[in-house]
Amino acid sequence: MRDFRLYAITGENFHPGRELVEVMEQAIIGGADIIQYRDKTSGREDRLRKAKALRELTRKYDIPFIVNDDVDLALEVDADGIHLGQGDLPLEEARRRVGDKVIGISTHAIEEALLAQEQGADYIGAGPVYATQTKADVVDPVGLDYIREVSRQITIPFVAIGGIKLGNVDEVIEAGATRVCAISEIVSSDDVAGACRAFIDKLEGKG
Ligand code: 3NM
Repeated sequence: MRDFRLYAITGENFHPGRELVEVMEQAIIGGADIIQYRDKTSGREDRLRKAKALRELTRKYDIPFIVNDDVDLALEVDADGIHLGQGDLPLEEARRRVGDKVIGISTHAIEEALLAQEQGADYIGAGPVYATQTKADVVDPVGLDYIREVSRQITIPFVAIGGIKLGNVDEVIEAGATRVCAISEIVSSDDVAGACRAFIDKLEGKG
């Protein structure tokens, strides 16, 4: 898959009154180079409409578009890939359905990471590094030790996620992450593009 540094995931409840596509466009303008549509509340029609709009946006900027959890939706809007949690569709079944599209897997322990890699995941999420209110059913924080472990043992791309803020991302990078993912720190910002630029600067060692 095409490599990336800053992974922005949608979180509409963090920006009431602001349009989903506008917020995500600001993220892209600021340097987010992969976008995921994650939405646990909207109904089918809304999800389809939003996913189509984000597909159009990411085509305009030529960056990968990933859909969380919903393989049917990913196929329907011709997303570039799908992101699955541990409780979602098994990777092998997802692979049969999406062919050579990108498959990302959330992992919270090294055994999960090694299994995802062995089963052919294109990338993994590693987290939650810190406590987060954003994901309802998430496991306890795995901390920086997990990032160190993954960076030593995993050869496919991994992205650190969970409670990552501009104020703590330096230590995540220090632990070995070269790609980070954030929801609330990006989409709740008054200056979404600026927040992304600041993340990119840190990833590039300039911040
Ligand atoms: N997945 P925020 S943590 C969607 O650890 C998600 O797999 C996680 O949101 C995982 O940047 C998380 O606001 C929430 O903490 C990330």
